[in-house]
Amino acid sequence: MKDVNAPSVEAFRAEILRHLTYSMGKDPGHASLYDWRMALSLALRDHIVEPWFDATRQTYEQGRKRVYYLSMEFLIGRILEDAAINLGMRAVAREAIEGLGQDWHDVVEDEPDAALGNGGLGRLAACYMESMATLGCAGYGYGIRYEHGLFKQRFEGGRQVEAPEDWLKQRHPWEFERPEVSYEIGFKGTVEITDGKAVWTPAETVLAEAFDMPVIGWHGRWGNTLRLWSAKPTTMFDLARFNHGDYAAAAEPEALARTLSRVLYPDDTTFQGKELRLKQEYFLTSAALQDILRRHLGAGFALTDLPDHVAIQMNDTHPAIAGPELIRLLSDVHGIEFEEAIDIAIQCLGYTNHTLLPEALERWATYLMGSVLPRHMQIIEAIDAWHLRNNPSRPHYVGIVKHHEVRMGELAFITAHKVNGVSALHTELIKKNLFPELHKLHPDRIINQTNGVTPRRWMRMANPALSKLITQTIGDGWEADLDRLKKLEKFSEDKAFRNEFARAKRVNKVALAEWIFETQGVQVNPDALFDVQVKRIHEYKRQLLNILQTIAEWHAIRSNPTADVVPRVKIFGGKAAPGYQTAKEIIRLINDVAKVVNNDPYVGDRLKIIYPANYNVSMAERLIPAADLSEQISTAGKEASGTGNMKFALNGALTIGTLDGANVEIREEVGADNFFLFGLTAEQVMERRKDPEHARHAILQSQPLQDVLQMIAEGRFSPEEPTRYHGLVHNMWHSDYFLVASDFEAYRDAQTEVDQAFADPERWWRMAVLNTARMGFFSSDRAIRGYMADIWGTDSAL
Ligand code: DL6
Repeated sequence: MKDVNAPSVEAFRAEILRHLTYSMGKDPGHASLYDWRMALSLALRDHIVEPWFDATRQTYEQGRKRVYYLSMEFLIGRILEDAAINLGMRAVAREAIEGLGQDWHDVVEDEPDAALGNGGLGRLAACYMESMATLGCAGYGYGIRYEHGLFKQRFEGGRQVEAPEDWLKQRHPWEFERPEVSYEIGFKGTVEITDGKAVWTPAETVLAEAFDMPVIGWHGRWGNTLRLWSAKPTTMFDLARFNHGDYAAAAEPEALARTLSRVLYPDDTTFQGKELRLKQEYFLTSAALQDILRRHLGAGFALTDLPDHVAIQMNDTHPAIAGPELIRLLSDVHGIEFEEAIDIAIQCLGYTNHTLLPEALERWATYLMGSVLPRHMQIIEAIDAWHLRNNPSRPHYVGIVKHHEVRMGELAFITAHKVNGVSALHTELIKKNLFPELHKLHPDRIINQTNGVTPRRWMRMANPALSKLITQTIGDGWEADLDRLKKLEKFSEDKAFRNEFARAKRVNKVALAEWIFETQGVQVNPDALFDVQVKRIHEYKRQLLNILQTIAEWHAIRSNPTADVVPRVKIFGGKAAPGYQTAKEIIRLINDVAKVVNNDPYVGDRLKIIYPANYNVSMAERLIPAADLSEQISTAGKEASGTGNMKFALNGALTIGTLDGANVEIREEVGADNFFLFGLTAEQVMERRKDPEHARHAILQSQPLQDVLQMIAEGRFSPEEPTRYHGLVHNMWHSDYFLVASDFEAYRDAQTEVDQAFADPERWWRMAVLNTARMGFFSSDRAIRGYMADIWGTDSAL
């Protein structure tokens, strides 16, 4: 397929004006920023439609195998600028809209983030959709069109307060509603088995209606579809009740149905076992599978050939009901024999595991599964029995249904032909700790696909200054072939280049400093070291370790006011799950410490703490290119991979990190000398926990940590309520499951090394250049190529 031909600025300006007039019904004199954004988005969208149609046409004509990526989360962010860049139309679009008197940045920033995800897993799905389109891997993403994405965070007195997010308050220009594409989804009810044939009669039904978003790849050469399902009632309105004056009851069916796609569950690390969540998971999965089978049969293929045409990826266990549902559709609905249906399902399905945290692994009570999805409960038991029959050596404690629970990890494992981890270390831990027995029975099933990020969004779009320098230095084309960044390696020895590299970083830091001043009212020095930790707030990610070290640093500055210190701006960003009290306490502590430190005249510019509320994809695009130091400090063995770590290093930030997740591979790629490593390894963590007093022992060995805990306990950061953090300090002394105390001194030493390196610009910028130059491996294009070859059995259409 060919590149999209960009129109001239004049022609595109006319297209914008046409949409302003005929789509928005406004004349330029009365148009608001929203109207202009819509007109620009619709004009851009017009250029996506053709390549998108072409790709679909080609897929049909060639009978191509398609990939279906099932995910409860797609953390997309803004679309306008990303689409313009992939179409090669950013310059034209910018000139056209500015010629119409609108500021490009204002228009771009008017777009709300599509925040249909919590964090890493959802953002990964969005990167993978973009890479699939770039690589010409024919496919669909399937998700839920949540009316409310991840909550909006604000701080009140330093505390996180949540408000509903409302991205659909205004029209969403990137979607096409498809009222004709809808499927009935059933829940509850009864199952009757007559002559060996099961008939499920659901007690409740809703409709899943499709909304399609085109996903355009690099140079507009290929387009795929992200199909999001919205819940609609099967019967709109109870007219009889209405006529009796019972208006609320009349609207009940609609309200009930809409609940299903109303909100994203705002927690990615704890499993809650709520009925609504199970219904959401089934709603997505059943709609997707019905759609897949309709397309397959519509193209004239036999169901027995499904694996030749269909690869279905389960993004974590959330859509793991796909196994039983596909088997149900094949056997109950289409009459395929049960064992053959299992075989077909396994050949089609792949499962990506994204976490080892036991509290995040889904396990549904059998009574709930049996009540919400009675037929599926029977099928799950039948799959379990089938698996045991075929694997008689399976230990008695292994299986899908155990202790009155359905274990979704085991279900996904058994119904998939490949199970993948998301970093080399994580994959090894899946084999060793999560599914050791199943791995023994199926030694070829678990494979690794280390995560990746799209360089189009995370470098080309987010970091125009560095992108320009890279293109000037090694030519274009690196955006779709990130290994070419290797050519920058030799420039790490070139002083002039290093200076240019540092200048690009400074441009981003100055812009960030201005934004911080405007939004947070704090002046920061762009020449200070920008030290950034942005991610969900969780104990295992150890924002606590970072803030404790920051307090120690503050204390050191105050104790020795004339010492020469490297000035730092500590930047935090992230949301805590609304019910996660400890994480919320950590947020409050960071904000309390920031208040004291930022107003301390002894400290001045030497240390500042910034925590802007409502971290999201757009904020990441602002912060990451401006970072000098990337904090990746999770307790080893807990972070499956991380993808923020990749974005930072790609943008020339150095990492301070533990041997966890993809940090291990990043360090291998960029070189141990260009990475600040500290802390216990995953094995040492396990070992250390055997000492029930590990926390107390570690604290007693660190005077600075004792001082820090003492200051917190005395209420130095919460004078209005000195006891505010007593619980937190008590936990540090007596539990400290995530080993903050045990890693504290090593972390401080590593931070001292960071200071020394930053104080030596030649060294620092050499290291930074080498980081960018060696991050090619972490492109999501490489990851998707791996999925295509090792899991999906598909090739590129380009
Ligand atoms: O694989 C994407 C992403 C990883 O980079 C993170 O390390 C991992 O925590 C995240 N997992 C999730 C799911 N639940 N939890 N926790 O978001 O996946």
